[in-house]
Amino acid sequence: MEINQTLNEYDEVDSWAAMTLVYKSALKKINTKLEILNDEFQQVHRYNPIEHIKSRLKSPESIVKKLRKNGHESTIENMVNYVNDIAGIRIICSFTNDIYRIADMLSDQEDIKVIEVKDYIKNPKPSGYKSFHMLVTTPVYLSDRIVETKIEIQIRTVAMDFWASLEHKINYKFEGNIPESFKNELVECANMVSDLDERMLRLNDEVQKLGNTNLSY
Ligand code: 0O2
Repeated sequence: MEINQTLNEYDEVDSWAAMTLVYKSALKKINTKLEILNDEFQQVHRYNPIEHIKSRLKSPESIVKKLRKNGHESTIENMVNYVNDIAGIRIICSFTNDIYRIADMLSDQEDIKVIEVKDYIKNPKPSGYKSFHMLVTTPVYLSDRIVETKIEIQIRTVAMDFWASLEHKINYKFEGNIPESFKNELVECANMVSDLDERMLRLNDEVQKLGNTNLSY
């Protein structure tokens, strides 16, 4: 079996069905890895770093829209080469330090290759958006070949996710042109989210230091 064939060799992936099968399989693989890490954490530290996980395949309409926006034709080859988030996983944590812990645990795994990291927690977007993004590839084992497959992983706290989902809805409602007053309000809310995340982390650390084993989550 040929090793490390990439999905970029588009002639190997001649249909939408074949392409989605590979991306779906990659999502299953990363989801299982995350469940294992979470279960192990629960057993060893009596604590779940992951609140919940959402995964999705980008819709064909969104893929085509993204390609068009960037001036590419809608071919399978272009989808694989230019759309990095066809397969996406969002990991929601309680605390900001969990985000980096999970990112490290994933990137340390031998069959996960980190291609790019965007840390919008350390460097928030002007909108106020905060989240940690990792573009990775992982091999998917098919009957006759191994396909390196891209997945976009977004890791954020519950509070960051709350903000991002409301901002996304507002952005959709105004078709990308959010009025200035709402924009300012969103930036203020984003600052409150950062403040809340910091305080909750500090509070949790203080409680943990008490060393009372009955205080497991
Ligand atoms: P959807 O519908 O969520 O999939 P790239 O994906 O690399 O081509 P970009 O913008 O350079 O494009 O990547 P980036 O900054 O890592 O953002 C990718 C995804 O992060 C977006 O996917 C959103 O899900 C999320 N995101 C980025 N910025 C914001 C923001 O200001 N507000 C909110 N709510 N989400 C954001 P898509 O494809 O844009 O949309």
